[in-house]
Amino acid sequence: MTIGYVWNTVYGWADTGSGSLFPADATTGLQPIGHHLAHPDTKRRFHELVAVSGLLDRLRPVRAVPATEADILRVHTAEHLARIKEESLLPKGGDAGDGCSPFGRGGYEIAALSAGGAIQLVDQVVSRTIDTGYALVNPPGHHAYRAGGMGFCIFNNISIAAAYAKDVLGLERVAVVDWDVHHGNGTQEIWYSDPSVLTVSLHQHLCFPPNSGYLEERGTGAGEGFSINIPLPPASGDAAYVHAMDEVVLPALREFRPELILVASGFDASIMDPLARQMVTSAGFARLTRRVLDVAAELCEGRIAFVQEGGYSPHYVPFCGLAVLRELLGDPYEPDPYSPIVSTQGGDVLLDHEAEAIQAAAHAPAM
Ligand code: 6DK
Ligand code: ZN
Repeated sequence: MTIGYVWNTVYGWADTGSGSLFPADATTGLQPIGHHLAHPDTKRRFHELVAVSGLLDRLRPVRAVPATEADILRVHTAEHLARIKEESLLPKGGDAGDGCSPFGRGGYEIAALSAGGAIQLVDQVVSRTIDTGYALVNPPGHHAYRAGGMGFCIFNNISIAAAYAKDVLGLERVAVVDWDVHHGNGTQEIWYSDPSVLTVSLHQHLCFPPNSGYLEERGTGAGEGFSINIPLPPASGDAAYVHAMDEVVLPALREFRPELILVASGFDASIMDPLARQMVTSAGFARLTRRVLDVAAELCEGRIAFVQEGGYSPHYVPFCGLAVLRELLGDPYEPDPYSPIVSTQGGDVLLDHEAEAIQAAAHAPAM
């Protein structure tokens, strides 16, 4: 098995400014802080653990090359691209679109390299240069919609890769499974009326964005039934996420019969994340990974690629990421230094209200 891996030092240079979540503002008491919640150090630490653990030696490096303007324009409006390029030239950079997604000077180049990392990975998975792989890209992408960015996302990396798979590589059906804890609203919007891309988002209901990811959002026109949302209650853990995978995600994939599966892999549903209130452990991420790998083997000759989204615990994200990579390599799950604490918090028991939320998603009308 050849497992591809994308990382570029420049991903760790994304400048998230001196605020913590909103821009620092002395008039409202928002003090400057060394590390924004989305500071790229969390992802750099993931990469460093991949290297130090020895896994890196067993992965095939896939070189990120910047997405071209044509690549970006398959998904985004010319106005959005132009504005990002313009603000990227300002001495202090700009904002992706919502006022709390800052980027520094040269942020365009990093964002294009992030999207380009996803494209290169998908290219090699589809051409069978690699069997599967993980793109540890930054900045993330799944909140970026056609005409703008939001939630730390400048360009929608996974959609740009899906559009490349369709338009350049000629695939007819691509599925996106998004286990980032936040709703994949940008990806959903981009493909909302398009039946060739199935989007499935598991998320903590209404965590972010404030008003999307409802069960009732199912696509429109020809795309009706091809957007699937699984809004989960707070405190959902390994048991709920695995149950949602088994009861909703895998059946939907079997019905859709994708030629390629893309996983929007955030680690902010983890029990140690500061931006959400879920309880997934590294063992849970390993189980989710095993399931999507198996369904890819069943449905599309194993064609599956993982693209990094969020994850804000600099302590725990590296171990969640390692657990996913170990599954890709076929290694058995191994407990990590946090396992004794995180495995005893109750997140591996499926509660009735979680099962009910998942059943509601399973019974939403089929595509
Ligand atoms: N902001 C992501 O992990 C990004 O999905 C998450 C962005 C969360 C923003 C934090 C937040 C608000 C809430 C309400 C009103 C305004 C702003 F894209 C990924 F990085 F993957 O709750
Ligand atoms: Zn997220």
